[in-house]
Amino acid sequence: MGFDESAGWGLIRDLLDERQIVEILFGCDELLQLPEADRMARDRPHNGTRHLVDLHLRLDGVADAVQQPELLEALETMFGGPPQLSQCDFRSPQPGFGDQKLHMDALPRLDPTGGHQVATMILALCDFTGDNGSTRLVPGSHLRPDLQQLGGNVDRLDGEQTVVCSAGDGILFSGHLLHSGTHNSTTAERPALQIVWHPPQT
Ligand SMILES: O=C(O)CCC(=O)C(=O)O
Repeated sequence: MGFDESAGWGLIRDLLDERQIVEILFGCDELLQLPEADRMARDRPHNGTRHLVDLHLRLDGVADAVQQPELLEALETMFGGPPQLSQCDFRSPQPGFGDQKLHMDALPRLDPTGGHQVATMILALCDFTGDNGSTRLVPGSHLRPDLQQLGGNVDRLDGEQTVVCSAGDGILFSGHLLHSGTHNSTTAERPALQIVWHPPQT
């Protein structure tokens, strides 16, 4: 299923194969082991979650992943023009971490028929099993200013859905959709790429 305008999200399957995932994880591991002086300032761990920023500029495999035609086509449909990449990070909640409040990546959209100001994709680098910190979403909330005003302050909402998917799949959603990471209750970390785009500049 590609991006679904009424749900506000969609799963793009098989954006990465096993070899590409291993290469990206290996590259991230190397970057995480760099001495402090060679890291980028925002590479720091936060809330039990490891982060690396600007990976499209640091790892060839990630630069290729964000150029895939199926993905660009979905983003062009969302924005009505070519997407502008604005963030491409590694995000890996460790066991026992990952909980977030439901939030949005854009300002509330007062006019539900207005365009998307942001699109986000969580690109799974491991299977998302439902209990390992999988992304959760509230389908349709991008059309609900009343729900969007709760963003950042709410722990759960009726209708929320935790996405179960395979390593290599991309969860693409409107920046106006309520979503969050969830608690990783397994013994392994949950690596993913967190990628954000804006509409073409006018
Ligand atoms: O990693 C995830 O599943 C979601 C992360 C997220 O929404 C965020 O960090 O803002």
